[in-house]
Amino acid sequence: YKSVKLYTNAFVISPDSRKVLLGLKKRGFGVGLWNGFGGKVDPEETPLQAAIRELEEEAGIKAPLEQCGTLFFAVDGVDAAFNIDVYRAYEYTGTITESDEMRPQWFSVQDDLLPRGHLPANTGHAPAEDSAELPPVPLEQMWADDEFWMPLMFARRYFVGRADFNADNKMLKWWFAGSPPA
Ligand code: 6U4
Ligand code: NA
Ligand code: NA
Repeated sequence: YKSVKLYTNAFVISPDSRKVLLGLKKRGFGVGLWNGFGGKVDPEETPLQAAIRELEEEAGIKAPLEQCGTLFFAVDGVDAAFNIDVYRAYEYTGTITESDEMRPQWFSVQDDLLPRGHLPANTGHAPAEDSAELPPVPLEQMWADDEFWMPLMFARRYFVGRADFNADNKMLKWWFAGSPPA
């Protein structure tokens, strides 16, 4: 790659980490994949400002986002590599609304994506809602890297990582690391 562009990706998670809000990308890069909400950081804004703006534009809600990770992706033949700051929040305000770019939907977080042993204590912001009737996180319809760092995100850890893709968006090599379990 020849340059690096700044992006954001934001996830709203229930306090017990049993539910996550994802959006189906309706157009452009990654169309047809489920992901968090995000996009390019504009020149005049910080990544946090961009993350808040994109979540509002794409899902219609505001959330007190906290940065929880940084990811780096390079794609064969694409000049600009992606530096993606990942954010999470355990509460939000507003009404979740479909946009031109994203169709939001809640998913239940399957046990495979949750830490073994006990989860961190519920922060008490919101009651743990029933996730039983929701579909599981659709890993087969998401970027291939997501299954490696999402467990760190759901465990309330902090993480960094990198993945290299070929021109067909097949993930060729990757590494991810997280802060110690809380
Ligand atoms: P415009 O052209 O302005 O509408 P914008 O909304 O700024 O685009 P967009 O939606 O193309 O940007 O941003 C790409 C989104 O995809 C960002 O949230 C980052 C995310 N993304 C890109 N590669 C990813 C990958 N390998 N794994 C992942 N998310 C990725 O989980
Ligand atoms: Na976007
Ligand atoms: Na944008």
